[in-house]
Amino acid sequence: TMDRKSADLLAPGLFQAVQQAWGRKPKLLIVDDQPVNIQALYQIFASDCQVFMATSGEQALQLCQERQPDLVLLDVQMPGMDGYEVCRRIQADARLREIPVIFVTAHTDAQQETHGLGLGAVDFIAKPFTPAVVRARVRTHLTLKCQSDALRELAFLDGLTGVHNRRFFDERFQAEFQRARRNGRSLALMMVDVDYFKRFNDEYGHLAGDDCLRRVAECLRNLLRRPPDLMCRFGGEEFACVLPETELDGAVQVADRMIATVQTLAIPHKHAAQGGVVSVSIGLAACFPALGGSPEKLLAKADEQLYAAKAAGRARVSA
Ligand code: GH3
Ligand code: MG
Ligand code: MG
Ligand code: MG
Repeated sequence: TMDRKSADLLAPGLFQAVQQAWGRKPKLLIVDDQPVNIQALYQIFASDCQVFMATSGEQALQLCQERQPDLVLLDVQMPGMDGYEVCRRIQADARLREIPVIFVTAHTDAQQETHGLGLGAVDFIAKPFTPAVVRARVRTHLTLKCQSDALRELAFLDGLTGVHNRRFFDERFQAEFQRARRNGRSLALMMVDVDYFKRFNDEYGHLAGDDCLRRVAECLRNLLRRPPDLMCRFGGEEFACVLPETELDGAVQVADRMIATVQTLAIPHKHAAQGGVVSVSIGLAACFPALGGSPEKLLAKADEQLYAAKAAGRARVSA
């Protein structure tokens, strides 16, 4: 019945689906200059969300940066920076843009609502609010956020190997380069290329070739364990790895380990560079972005080194 259904909206476990998908409770930011309003909203979500609270627009933006909430419940009228301005700044920030914002306000005439939605808010809730309605709307928007997160993630994965794709790499490589420039650390880039792979396909067929690429990709990924390390399928039988805060000798060690481990996969290859098994060659370059250079130059250097590794006999790293 209707009563039963609306009672469900207040029962714990309403956000179970998103909690399962994310592997954690949803993170909710509540923004209101009146502590009593925050308190009322807090009670609605305390049992099934991780709740953060802000009493000003400035504090709200700071918490968005620090905590990356999954959804913001935002008051409009606040002294200092008002809710509209907070929403505008969230939309203007690439790191925050995907966070859904719901206005919770006593100003509910059509003009205000249009204004808020025009700024990019996903919904508008009138004060005084009904807890079950607030929960239902929050669930709707958390579910949508969850689905769009999943799609975005998928758009950055390579269909064959399951590792990140070139699109992901292009975006993150730029970002890591800028970060290294700011913190004055070294950044290493590796281009990994399967040796004599055209002959492998010719000999064993393209399906065996695909399988080989999957196994090599998984092997490389398992060897990159530091959280900031990035790896992607750069194209064809080439993989690119970015190692932040890593200097050349550290990266050479990783590359040596990759070459050795790919060989221990022992994928037979009649026309191999060495030992009758599939091998990779690696071109390596590192730099201190604070001293100059560009992502493009670093990439060109790693490519040059890859060429050198091939020319020197393959199944080796050149740096
Ligand atoms: P080298 O040792 O100099 O790198 O020689 P190579 O044969 O590996 O290099 P080349 O660039 O001549 O050939 C790469 C081959 O990779 C050609 C292409 O058919 C194959 N390839 C690219 N993408 C895929 C894929 O998704 N699946 C399969 N099976 N093969 C692919
Ligand atoms: Mg207010
Ligand atoms: Mg190649
Ligand atoms: Mg190759």
